[in-house]
Amino acid sequence: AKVVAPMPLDVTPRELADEILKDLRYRVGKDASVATSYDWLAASIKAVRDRIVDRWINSTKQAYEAQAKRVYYLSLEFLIGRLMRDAFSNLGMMETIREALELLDVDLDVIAQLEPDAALGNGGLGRLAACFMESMATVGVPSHGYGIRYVNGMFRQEISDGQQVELPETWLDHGNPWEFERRERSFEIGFGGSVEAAEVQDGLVERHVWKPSEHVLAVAYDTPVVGWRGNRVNTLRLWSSMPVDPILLDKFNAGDHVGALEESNKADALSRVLYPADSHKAGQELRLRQEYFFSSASLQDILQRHLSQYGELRSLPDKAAIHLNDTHPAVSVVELMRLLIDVHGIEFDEAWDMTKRTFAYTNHTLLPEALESWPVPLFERLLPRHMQLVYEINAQILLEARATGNFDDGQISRISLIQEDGERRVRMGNLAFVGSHSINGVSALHTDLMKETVFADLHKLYPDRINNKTNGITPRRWLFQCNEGLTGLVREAIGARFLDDFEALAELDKFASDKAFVEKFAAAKRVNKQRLAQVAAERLGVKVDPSALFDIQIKRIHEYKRQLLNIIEAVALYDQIRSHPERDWVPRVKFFGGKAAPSYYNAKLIIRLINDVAKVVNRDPSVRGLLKIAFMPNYNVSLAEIMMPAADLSEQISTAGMEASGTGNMKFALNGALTIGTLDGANVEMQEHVGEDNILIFGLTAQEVAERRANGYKPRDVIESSPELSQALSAISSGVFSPHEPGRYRELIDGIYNSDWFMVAADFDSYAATQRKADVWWTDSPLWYTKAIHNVARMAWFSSDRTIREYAREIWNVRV
Ligand code: DL6
Repeated sequence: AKVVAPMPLDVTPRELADEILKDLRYRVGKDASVATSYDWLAASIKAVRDRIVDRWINSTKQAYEAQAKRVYYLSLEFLIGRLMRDAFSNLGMMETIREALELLDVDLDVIAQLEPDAALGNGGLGRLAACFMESMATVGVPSHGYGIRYVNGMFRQEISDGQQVELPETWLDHGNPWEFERRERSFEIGFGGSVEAAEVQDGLVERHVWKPSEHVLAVAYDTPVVGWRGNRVNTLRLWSSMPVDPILLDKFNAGDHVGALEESNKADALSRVLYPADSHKAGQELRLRQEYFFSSASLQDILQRHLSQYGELRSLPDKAAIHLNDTHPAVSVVELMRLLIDVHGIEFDEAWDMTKRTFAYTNHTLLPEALESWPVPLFERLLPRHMQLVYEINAQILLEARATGNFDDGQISRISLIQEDGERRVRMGNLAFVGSHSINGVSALHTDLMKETVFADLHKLYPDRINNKTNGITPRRWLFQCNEGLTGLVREAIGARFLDDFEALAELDKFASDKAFVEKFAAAKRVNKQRLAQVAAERLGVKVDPSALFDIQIKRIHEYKRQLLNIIEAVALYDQIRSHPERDWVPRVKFFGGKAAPSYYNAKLIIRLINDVAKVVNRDPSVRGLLKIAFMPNYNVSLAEIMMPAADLSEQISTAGMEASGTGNMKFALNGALTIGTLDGANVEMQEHVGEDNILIFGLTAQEVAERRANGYKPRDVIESSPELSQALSAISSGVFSPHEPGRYRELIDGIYNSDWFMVAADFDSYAATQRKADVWWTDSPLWYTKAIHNVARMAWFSSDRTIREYAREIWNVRV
């Protein structure tokens, strides 16, 4: 196949402006005199997209010709955000396009704001998938991401009367210039029906044939993923559902006009909406249908590609690494078995060996309520053949465990793919584990805890499978694009090498005490803070002083992440400022942002509490502006790109042992914020890298949390021994911040007194004291920035390029 020389990246602004005009006319169908901002956006993207397409086709050809092993990353979530800046910047065309648009009297920043966030994910897990896609393209791993093209991604959050309101996010309203519809690449997906035995010989069933009672079509939509410098472009393939028969004409002709569209509506529902719950119990039939829909489409696609290149399937494990991002695609394990055995005639034992050699699985949470399992009757009704295979695999595993003589009945029942106590359920975590050759955690602590808790018995049976791959973030989006000021400064100080070799960022360390550099660093931070202050003024009407300490907690709202601890501390601080006006208080703005799962009552109540407290504190003249609280609505990737660079202090305060890794912690530190945090998730490794003097660690360790829980923790005693905490809790509980409904937070606060599973009371004093230590550090401004610069310089290891290289070498067996 002929490799076409890709369109050049070094065009002049004038040439690019002419291309944009041409695209506006011939691909958007408009003339400059009538073009809207959306038209300019579409034309600009198309002009650059052509260059991407050339590189994309070449990357695909190259992988094919080299017979390279491909990585398939299966994820129900890809939290991408905007793509335009990413693509322009990775191609090094940012300035050219800016100038080209200026020649056309168009402001790049204005049109960039119009691009909607592709928010096909909830939080950390989905954003990690997006960072990984970019890093795989950057480090040169031939890969395909597979997911669902949700019409409605993550909901838009509005705050009305202090409360979260969920509205649909319609990101496809103006079309999506990045995607390519591939109608020809569609697969039939079945549900329900029955399994028939075929080819019965001497009373033996040779083959099973699944006869589904329902079918839908999965149609591919491809988005190119551009690596740094455009060296490699990979594919994100998202599946959209379509009915096999768009209209049932017999029903229509019989006058049943609604019934005629039944199939169509059913199919439409499959890829319509992202489930907006993270770390929460799934249990809806539609969710299982979504999981099977995208797993089956992806596997059929992978097998078809492999067969067309190699003409046989036995080499699949050598040429394809299929990665399960959490258990959401875990049904793939039995789908691959079904395809290999029932469709391609491979024997069970060989198919099982191939399956295990092909799959790897990442676990992202230890929270028991987030570990997926499906009721056996539901699973069996929707996927009868898969249920048979689950039982068959289970029998093998349990016999194997028994044969070792090392497992008692309790352990055997925990290894089983079927949960037997109470309602019988299929355990998706166990299925993903037994069907994979590698199971990884996402930070060192999380991986250790995985071995000791959820997967202790499976780990005993298969001790070589669990390994750690600490998460990372792409420095392109999370430094180069979102923080041009700091990127420019680093470049001025250490040269441009770090742009291509991120480890070189370490050279910045020696500038941490350089007075001139410290001043420039502080000035760049201030510009970012001014930008956030302006956004807060526009969106909230809250005026904040950019010279105050910006203390930020942005992430999903969850009890284990302890936004509640943060706001209780804010209440205590508010008390202190009013009681001791003579003290030298450090002016602080506490920013919050994050969405709560719509069904998560306490999380939504915590949002309301933050807003209620903000209302009182921000208006109280006796505070003299020393404390401001701002809950930024609709936290998403684009808002994160404004908030991360503006932070002085990053709140990473989860109950130790509960946050698998965190990646926001890395983004903040890379942008020069100091972390206040517990020894949880990747905070532990961050402390090792940045050094104890440059991070503010507090609270119980994971082991101490476990011990306190085991030894009968009594939060009431703890609260009564802490005057600050008692006062803050009683203010909230008695309605100081909700005067029109004094009992609004009583139950929430009673929960802390009576059980406090998340150890808010246990960690409060240590947290408050560490906040005051942060004040002291902040007061010595050069010292603060010295610490912040050390943080930036020592974050290179947390690049997702490093993480992906580890996956490639140690899990996927792909050369990088
Ligand atoms: O691994 C990515 C990310 C971690 O950084 C977070 O610590 C973890 O909470 C998150 N996990 C999930 C799991 N949700 N479910 N299921 O989002 O993964």
